[in-house]
Amino acid sequence: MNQGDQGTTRSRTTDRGYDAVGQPHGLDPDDGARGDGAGPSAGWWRGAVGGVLAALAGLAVGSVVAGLLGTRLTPVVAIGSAFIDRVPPWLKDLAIAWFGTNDKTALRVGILGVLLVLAAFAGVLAVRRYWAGALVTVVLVGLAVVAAATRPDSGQTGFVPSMVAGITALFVLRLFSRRLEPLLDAPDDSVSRRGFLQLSAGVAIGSAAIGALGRVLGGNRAAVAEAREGLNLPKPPTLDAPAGVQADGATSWVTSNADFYRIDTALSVPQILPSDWKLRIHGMVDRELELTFDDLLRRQVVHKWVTLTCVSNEVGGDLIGNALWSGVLLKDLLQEAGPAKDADAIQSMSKDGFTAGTPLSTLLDDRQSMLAFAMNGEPLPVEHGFPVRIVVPGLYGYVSATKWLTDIEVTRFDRFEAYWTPRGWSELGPIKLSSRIDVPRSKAEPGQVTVAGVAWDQHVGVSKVEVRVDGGPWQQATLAADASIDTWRQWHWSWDAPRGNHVLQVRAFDAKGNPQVEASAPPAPNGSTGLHTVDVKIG
Ligand SMILES: Nc1nc2c(c(=O)[nH]1)N[C@H]1C(S)=C(S)[C@@H](COP(=O)(O)O)O[C@H]1N2
Ligand SMILES: [Mo]
Repeated sequence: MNQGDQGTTRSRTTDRGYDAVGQPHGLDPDDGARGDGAGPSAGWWRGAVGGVLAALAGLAVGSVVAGLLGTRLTPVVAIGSAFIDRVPPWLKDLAIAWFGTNDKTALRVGILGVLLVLAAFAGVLAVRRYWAGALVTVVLVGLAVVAAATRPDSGQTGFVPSMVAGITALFVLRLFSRRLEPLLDAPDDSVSRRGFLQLSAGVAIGSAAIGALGRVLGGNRAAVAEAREGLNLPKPPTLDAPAGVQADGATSWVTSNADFYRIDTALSVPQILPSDWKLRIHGMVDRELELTFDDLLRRQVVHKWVTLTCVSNEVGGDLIGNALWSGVLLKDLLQEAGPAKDADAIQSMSKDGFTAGTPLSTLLDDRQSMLAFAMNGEPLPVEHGFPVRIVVPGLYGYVSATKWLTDIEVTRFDRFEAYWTPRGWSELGPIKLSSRIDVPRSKAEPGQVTVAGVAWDQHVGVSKVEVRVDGGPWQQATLAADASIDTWRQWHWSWDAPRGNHVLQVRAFDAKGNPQVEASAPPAPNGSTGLHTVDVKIG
């Protein structure tokens, strides 16, 4: 801009008004001297607007690409995540002290703010020298790309949204610098000014539309992933396994969220923002309840180890996992709603239409059935029901463990059929006593071999486990400590293993001394039975 413009005063014109006041169309640079309408400051703000719009266009396109790729790593998330990993603890504490549970939101807003200020700066530079603005953009994009590529959940393509966002921003920045260049020499040129306005409007509207598309394509995935990361939920006092629950060699007592089996009918996982989540408890109740996620967090929170099991688990299968669940007792909520005397069930419903029918008695007794929002100290993973699911100790998942929960109707079993009932599965699904050999699974060296595994009979408890070799006498295994009757129990047995091919079998007894059913039965209609049998080659 022409510095000679400074200090002159003329009647203010606007982009729409210049013709009306009869200004010549800016062939003389001095004619551009009119406050915010033209002149150097006008060049700055137009450049800044161009830079900001270029960045927003890039971010919008980046969100579409992230949605298409199914990654949460938009440029802002990538930079923000890298930042979180690197902030010193005192700064993290300060952020939490200042912003509380909104610290992650504050960080996102902060990063976006800094990004847009730098983008504005790039835009101002680009008016005169495109390459200078481009250089600033390239540095920012480089940061985002590196941040994204080095995330643990980056995969092969995590950097792509940031890369495409950068290319888009550079392209749009070039469009703006082209448009604004003529205005350097002719600040008042109506065609150029109109061109700038049209470009700005076009980019703004386009970015908004593309950003909306990004949300739809991503099925809200990125937004939900961010919201999930941003939650600060009540933490369990400890994540440590209770003392003595782990037997030598057996599968880990706690199943990590990443390793936890996943069973559901959801082709694409429902994406629910905690801020959108609502639960209605209605039907045969005195008072209907409606709860938001915040309402839930304001209530008394319980943390409880529960072993979840799928009815489809074959003997010896791995559709079973043990986690520390955090949530709110269903008993409290249901009692608040006041179930009718003749109600005997709830029908819980998922966002995706899945339903489960659960006996009211199992929700009102002392087993601490809950609305869970956290799993092993983390917000529920999205595929495990984020933001809220049901966990009922002692029942198979298909009759109880509704993920992406949105609705609970207090009712009677003779008034509805839950999802799996007309599909050949029993209305009631208490978990069956069972046991599994985890090691060895196929071979071992001769000598002392640890045979170990898990046994479970949730909400009844396991009192004894026995192992036999080649159909010989049953031998008593050592049980690890029992955390509660609602979790699996580890066991181990030391075997002096001779060379050759052998057959190992295991059986468990429940808390009342009943042995598990030895006759083989398939999972349908209400859970498999039979003894886990493993062929091992020694030597
Ligand atoms: N919304 C919904 N919730 C659901 C299901 C489902 O298909 N949809 N499957 C149930 C079944 S059969 C089981 S065994 C458990 C499994 O929970 P997980 O995937 O967290 O292990 O979720 C239950 N909750
Ligand atoms: Mo299941």
